[in-house]
Amino acid sequence: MPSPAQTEAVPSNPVQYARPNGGVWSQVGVITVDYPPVNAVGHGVRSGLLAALDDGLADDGADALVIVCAGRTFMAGADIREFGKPSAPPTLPEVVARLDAASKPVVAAIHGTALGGGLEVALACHVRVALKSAKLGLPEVKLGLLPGAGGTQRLPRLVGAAKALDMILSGDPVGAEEALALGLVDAVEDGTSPLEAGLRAAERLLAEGNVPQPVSARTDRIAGTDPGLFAAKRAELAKRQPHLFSPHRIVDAVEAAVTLPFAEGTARERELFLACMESPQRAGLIHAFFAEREVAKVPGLPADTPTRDIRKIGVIGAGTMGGGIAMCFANAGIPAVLVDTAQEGLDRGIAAIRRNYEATARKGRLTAAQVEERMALIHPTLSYADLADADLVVEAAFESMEVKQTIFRKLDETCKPGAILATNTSTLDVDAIAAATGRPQDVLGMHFFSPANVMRLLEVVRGAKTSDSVLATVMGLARRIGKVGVAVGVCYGFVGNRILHQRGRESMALVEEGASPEQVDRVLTEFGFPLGHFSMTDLAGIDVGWRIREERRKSGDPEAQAPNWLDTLAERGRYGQKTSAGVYRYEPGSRTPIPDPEVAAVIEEDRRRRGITPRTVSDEEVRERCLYVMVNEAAKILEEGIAARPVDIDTIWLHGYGFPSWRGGLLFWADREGLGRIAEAVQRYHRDIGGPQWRPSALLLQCAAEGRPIGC
Ligand code: T1G
Repeated sequence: MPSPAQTEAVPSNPVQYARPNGGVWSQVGVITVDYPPVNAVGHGVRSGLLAALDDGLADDGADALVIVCAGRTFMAGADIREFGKPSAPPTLPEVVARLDAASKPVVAAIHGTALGGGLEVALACHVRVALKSAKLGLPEVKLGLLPGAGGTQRLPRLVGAAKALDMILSGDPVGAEEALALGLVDAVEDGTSPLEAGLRAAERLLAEGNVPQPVSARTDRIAGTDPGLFAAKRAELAKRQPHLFSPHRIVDAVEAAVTLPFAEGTARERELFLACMESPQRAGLIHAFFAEREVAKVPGLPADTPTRDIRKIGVIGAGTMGGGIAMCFANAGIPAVLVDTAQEGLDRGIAAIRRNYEATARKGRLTAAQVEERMALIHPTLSYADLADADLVVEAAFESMEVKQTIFRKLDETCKPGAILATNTSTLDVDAIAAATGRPQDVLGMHFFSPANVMRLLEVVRGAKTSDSVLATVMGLARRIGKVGVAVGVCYGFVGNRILHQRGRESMALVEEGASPEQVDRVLTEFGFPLGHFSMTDLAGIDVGWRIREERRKSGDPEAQAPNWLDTLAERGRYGQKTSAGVYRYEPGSRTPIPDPEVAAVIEEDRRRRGITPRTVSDEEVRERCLYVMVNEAAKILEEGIAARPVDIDTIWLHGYGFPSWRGGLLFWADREGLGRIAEAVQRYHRDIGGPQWRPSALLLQCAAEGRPIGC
């Protein structure tokens, strides 16, 4: 993946020093950082900050200094693109140490997002003032790192060790008002520019003549910290994030802030930071960070492709998916008309949406007023006529070609010219659906993932006739409704489900041959998936796959498989979590899978019926067959152009199927696992097991033979 090109012109020296000549603020020197798009603290900004600080400290006319940023945000962290490359001095710790020791008071004027190294620069200033809309946080853990420029030592000194741990372990930002309440900032201003807010804070400082001591010298918020806090956090992390490296180092660093003098704590932080830098998880998480941004740029789709306004949308089908999809748009302030065939279905759908919002409100993430605002944006109806002026309609009806083509014919008659018609099908041929209309250029797939109002992934399925402007519009819309949109082509199961289908096939085969569902799931969760294949099937509902298989069997599809033990469970009404029994049993109200002897008996019976004598299957074989079959299928998807780039596949599995983000993504991981090893195993399974899933991908064999990566 090429390093993300700078979009905006980069000034030679991204940091300027100046002092307003004359007027009330003439005694205040201003250091302005201007390094679009997010003022990332790269080498240029670091050396620029030091030079500007020197200028300000040497400027006799300046009694105080303000650091402010141009553009949409304060410094949003170190320049991530520099990681893994030799770092040029000065380092960020050197910059913050100089700020900390500054002989004049320095004010940080914060707007947008002060994150990571950017917030660490602000923490080394004497005073922080923020605009009301600002957000402040240390998200390094999301990149497999920890704050490496004093954040783990200074934040606890301002907000206390417990809060600092929560903020650094979650990596989530806090708003300006909360930051003020925590003591993280000293003032919040609204309706002004960051520069003015900064200058006013400096003026107050000089007028009161009471310059706060550097944060590094403060101990009041860490004195008396309960030492048990750290042991408790370690125990919690061992349970909640057993695979992750940096969270444990974060606890070590914050503990050092409480137990060691500042200088020694800072040295300890550095050690721990460098250990995180060395961890392969850092590379994986940074790949995932940039992959999520890269997929928004569709190769061959010019950035200036004209797009259509989406002010009102429609959703066909008020079931689980339809309701979740309507919520996505209402959450983004876009009115949604929700259509169903029967009043009862509509009422059930609306009630489910309200229950969902009220649950979110009970968790404090929405106010009662916001719940009503969003409910008011969702208009239930039985009449297609209410869709006449919709700019986009998403069909989320039963997974049947016949049903969907009927709906698209009606939409074609009803919707205005230029309206975008989208289908939420997860497997069916989008081109065949589009062919039911007279406007296939306005049709595409918008494949949401369940629960649609939660899952961030959106597979945007480009049909053979889908126009550039329709694709560009929906890719932009994905971001607007908080989704990670990935453009894919038309084939059975698109990208995500097509790969999942192969993993499912191997998981089923492994169980038939002698493994247990628990063994398969354990190997996958030990690999880092939040759920194993069979517990995921229980979550999604065994009946969903069963109905699709029944549909294929009924339609005489040659690919349709003979009924298997999962179908037997479905026929017995064991649909999974929703019936508290599926591949596993579930206690009422619990999502913890409990192995069930009845299922073992069904599997045993299935083997007997197929004449299979079970054998011992090793964990290594489970791991290889479940993961390598996915890599092989992903390579075929690239060969066929169903996905344009490896990052598209990585992003789909990261945001739609729980692929462990610290492994970077399926193909990023495959390169680190070793393509030679994978290619050898794929060819071995092709020989020993056979089946289309093990037909080796030519691209995989070629990359392995040439020793070049398939990912990146
Ligand atoms: N470094 C380099 N590029 C960055 C960047 C960064 N820190 N942040 C964003 N970009 C690029 C991004 O790739 C995209 O590029 C463009 O900016 C716009 O971003 C020592 C070790 C700031 C909230 O983790 O969370 O400091 O695709 O599309 O939705 O302790 O970007 O246009 O070519 O995301 O408005 C810690 C990461 C670093 C913050 C803006 N900081 N950034 O979101 O825009 S580690 C972070 C974000 C650190 C120190 C440590 C978000 C944002 P392109 P975008 P956005």
